[in-house]
Amino acid sequence: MSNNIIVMGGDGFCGWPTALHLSNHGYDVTIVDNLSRRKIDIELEADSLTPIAPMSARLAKWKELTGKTIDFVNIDLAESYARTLHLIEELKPKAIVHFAEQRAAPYSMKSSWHKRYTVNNNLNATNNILAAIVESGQDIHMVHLGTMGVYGYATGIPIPEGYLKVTANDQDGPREFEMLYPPGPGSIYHLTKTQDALFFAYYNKNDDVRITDLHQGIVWGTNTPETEMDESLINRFDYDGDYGTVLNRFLMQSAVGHPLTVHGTGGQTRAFIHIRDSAQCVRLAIENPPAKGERVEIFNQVTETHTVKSLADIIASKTGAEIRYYKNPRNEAVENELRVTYEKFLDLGLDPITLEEGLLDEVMTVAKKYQDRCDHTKIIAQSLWKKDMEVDLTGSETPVT
Ligand code: NAD
Ligand code: USQ
Repeated sequence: MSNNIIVMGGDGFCGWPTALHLSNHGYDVTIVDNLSRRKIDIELEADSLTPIAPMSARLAKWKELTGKTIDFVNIDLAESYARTLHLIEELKPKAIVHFAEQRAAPYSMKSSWHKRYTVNNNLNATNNILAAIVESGQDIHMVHLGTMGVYGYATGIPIPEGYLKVTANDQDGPREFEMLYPPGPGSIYHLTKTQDALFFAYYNKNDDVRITDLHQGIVWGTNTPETEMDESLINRFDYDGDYGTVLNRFLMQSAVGHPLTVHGTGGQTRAFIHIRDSAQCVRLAIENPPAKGERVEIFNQVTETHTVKSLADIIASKTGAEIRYYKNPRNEAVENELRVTYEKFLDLGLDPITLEEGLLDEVMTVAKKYQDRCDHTKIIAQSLWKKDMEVDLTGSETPVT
């Protein structure tokens, strides 16, 4: 069987370290990416805090250090169906890992253009890849990076891995069955992920495509053992109000002397996973594919949950950083409980990295090293979920409800 893996979206924050991790584990990796994320940096006038090298320099350094080749093909997966199909026919990959979507909730809410771009990009990319797998006639395992946000966050019961057991009553009495967990997206971006899940269910049912959907929490950290090998392999570090995610933002804010930007009260509970575990989970998913004819496999790719406020407290007590509360630019619950089931990866041998493992310092060290690259005017989140909301540039010392 082919040892080829295509990593779609392999220039991005999760895709790049995963591509290196897979290459290091002996897979023949081809990255497909249209470099749209680098173009969005230009649009937002906010670069990665870390200086990411051009793709050719990244790949040349990887070859020099390891002797391993990773190929790169620039394809817009949402637009270029024929090229996508041709590549799949040529490479006959055993698996395709699909990271190639617009992934920032705030970016997806900036304007009607950004909503439409996110929907067109994400849904067409997913549908094109699936249609090309079917047209190629090959038995390819698709591994997709989904999100915990497909479930919504305030669910009352521990969130199962993808499927909810329900009992329905009819005239013959109670019947038990399993259904996809009801979707509860909180942004246009998260909405595209719930719609992806329907594409997967359909292509799996109609065409027997083997699919694993990884419902991932918020990824934190920067480097992996592979990206640490040389500065030109460094991973991207988003810190701006659109693409920066909460834990990395707080760590970076403390490193550059900015108050920690808690939205609202900080009562929002979210699930987290370190970038090193994220790459490992993707490999574990590739190595444990569903059998032909099995329904879509769904894993919750998370290792712990925290409230935003508790993260701010941990970092403030470590570093003395000031905590400030900003009017929430998002339309989301002021606070929520979140209980998540994540047994399947533990059963496959994942040994989770948690906040206690000392890697918080590693992120702060990286942030301090590149603090001169930080544009402080890009830190506060300014994309609003609704027209009648206000951007809060100053914040306050007490929680905002
Ligand atoms: P990212 O924006 O850094 O990377 C995505 C990559 O896909 C970029 O390099 C971009 O250029 C590429 N891309 C986008 N549209 C494309 C298209 N039409 N054709 C070809 N390439 C395209 O995002 P990330 O943080 O690496 O996230 C990757 C995936 O993981 C996303 O699907 C996201 O939903 C999911 N995820 C991310 C996180 C997180 O915290 N970063 C958490 C959960 C899930
Ligand atoms: N938040 C703050 N202050 C900040 C930034 C964020 O309080 O400075 C709050 C937000 O209001 C939100 C929470 O922190 O309540 C999480 O925000 P985030 O930007 O860290 O994460 P989110 O928008 O949910 O999106 C990220 C990734 C996305 C992925 C998702 C996984 O960008 O691709 O799908 O995490 S999950 O959240 O589990 O759905």
